[in-house]
Amino acid sequence: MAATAAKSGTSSSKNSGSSKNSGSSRNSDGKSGSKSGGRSRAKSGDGSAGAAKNHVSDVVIHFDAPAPEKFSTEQELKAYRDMLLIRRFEEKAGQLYGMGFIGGFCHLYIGQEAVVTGIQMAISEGDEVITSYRDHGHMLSCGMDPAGVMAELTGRRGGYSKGKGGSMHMFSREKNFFGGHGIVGAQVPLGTGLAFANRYRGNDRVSLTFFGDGAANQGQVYESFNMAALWKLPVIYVIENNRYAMGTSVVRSSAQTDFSERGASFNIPGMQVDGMDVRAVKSASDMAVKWCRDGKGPFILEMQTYRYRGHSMSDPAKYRSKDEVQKMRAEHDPIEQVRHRLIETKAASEEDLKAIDKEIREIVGKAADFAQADPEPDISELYTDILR
Ligand SMILES: Cc1ncc(C[n+]2csc(CCOP(=O)(O)OP(=O)(O)O)c2C)c(N)n1
Ligand SMILES: [Mg+2]
Repeated sequence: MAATAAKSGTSSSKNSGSSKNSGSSRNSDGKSGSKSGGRSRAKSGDGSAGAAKNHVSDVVIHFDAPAPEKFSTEQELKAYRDMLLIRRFEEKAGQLYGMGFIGGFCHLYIGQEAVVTGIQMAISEGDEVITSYRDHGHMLSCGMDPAGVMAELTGRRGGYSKGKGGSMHMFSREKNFFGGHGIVGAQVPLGTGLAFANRYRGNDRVSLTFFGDGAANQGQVYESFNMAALWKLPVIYVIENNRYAMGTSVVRSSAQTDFSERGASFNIPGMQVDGMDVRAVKSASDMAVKWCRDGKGPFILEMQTYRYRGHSMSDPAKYRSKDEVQKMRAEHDPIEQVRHRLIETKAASEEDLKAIDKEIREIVGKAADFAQADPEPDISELYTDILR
């Protein structure tokens, strides 16, 4: 990891490896100029301009992502298994939705699996996670029971919210998962509050507060940034930049499309990360977690990622081309990357990976069976778990 110091600071060269690897040429419609957001940009070798861009007083606010660490075979297999569980779970949820078993909204995480998986590999027990409505992957990654999550999607009594919350509203105190929030950006002050509580109690827990590129334009995000920086709260703001907020691409909605710089006004450092590469996510998260545990305050990780499916199950995704999606799937799929490495290095055989796939399909199949067979909540449940 390298802090972009005054002399080396150039925005255009920043994190080029990550952008190249992820295929995340952010502004695919050719409006890359919007990245500068009207601020003067440092040119390569222009030390003084670099200083102006990358520093607020003497505080470094931009870090280049560290080179992705090499995973051991054990780590590769864990990442493969964990990401595959999310993928297969989401595929099954999509099927059940199509069959009418799931009502209301359902936002799938397919394509973004490396983000939660890499972060979970970097955090410790006791650290807390809070996110938006695109939350099934986060729950599975926290170790929540797939059957309990699926049963919540189908509105059954064995679901995590007794069938009364649905896809966007599930929690687990045991696993330190704080939801599941349907209001865009609402989880950001809550995640900041979790960090405040940890700081107040003097423990070393970190709050992982996830939100999207669209949510990053919400006012409450910046109120939270201010407090987090002021009180040096141990919170990592993970901006999952999947390039779209519903049907609106980041270049159409955001004046500053480099989300790692969104904390600049508050002296919060940030980093852009190839969110399609689980190793890159893990390495960047290690650094951010250490930053927080060392008492240095908040950190922003912009995860450059992509969702393959529409915004929710009811979105035909006509605002982007099939080619764009196909290209990401073919060239940057997070699961395929690990699979490829495992096979290439002979760390695992096709048979080994097939056996893992079979095992995962069984777990997901059982979860789906339970979610269809479990009864709906009793009518008396209408009067419980409510504020009076
Ligand atoms: C306060 C608020 N405004 C608008 C909406 C409607 N809405 C739901 S999701 C969404 C887009 C958010 O996009 P992003 O933050 O990029 O997350 P992603 O869906 O890509 O994961 C919007 C506008 C909402 N739920 N809450
Ligand atoms: Mg988005």
